[in-house]
Amino acid sequence: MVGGCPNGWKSFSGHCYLFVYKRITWMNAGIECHNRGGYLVQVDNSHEERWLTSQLKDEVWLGMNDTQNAGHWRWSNKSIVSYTNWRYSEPNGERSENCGCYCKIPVTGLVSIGMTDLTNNWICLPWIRQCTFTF
Ligand SMILES: [Ca+2]
Repeated sequence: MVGGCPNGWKSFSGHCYLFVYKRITWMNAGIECHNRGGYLVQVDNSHEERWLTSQLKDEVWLGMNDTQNAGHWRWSNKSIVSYTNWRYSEPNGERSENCGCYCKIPVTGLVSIGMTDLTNNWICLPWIRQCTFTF
């Protein structure tokens, strides 16, 4: 245990994060998170964003998506996305881009992308998950 987190997880401000560098689809990343008792990462403020992006070794999926209603972003736990720092010209793609990611390194903000855009070279398929521990 490090900072209240299981081995291999990183601790920041009361949350535990597991960074997994394995390229899979957004849907499968969500399933893998779920199977391990977690969910795709949620980023609530600039403080958390700065820390997370400083740790990144590659592009990653985030939990944010607007699959239910284009332009209305939700986290994978269904909560409304209240903090967004979109990269210049993002979000774009309208209905064809339903996921948010940190998929241009170095990260200068969120990028919207299609969840099945597997032919894009720069697609973000590694994923992070987050879970909250009670201390
Ligand atoms: Ca985009």
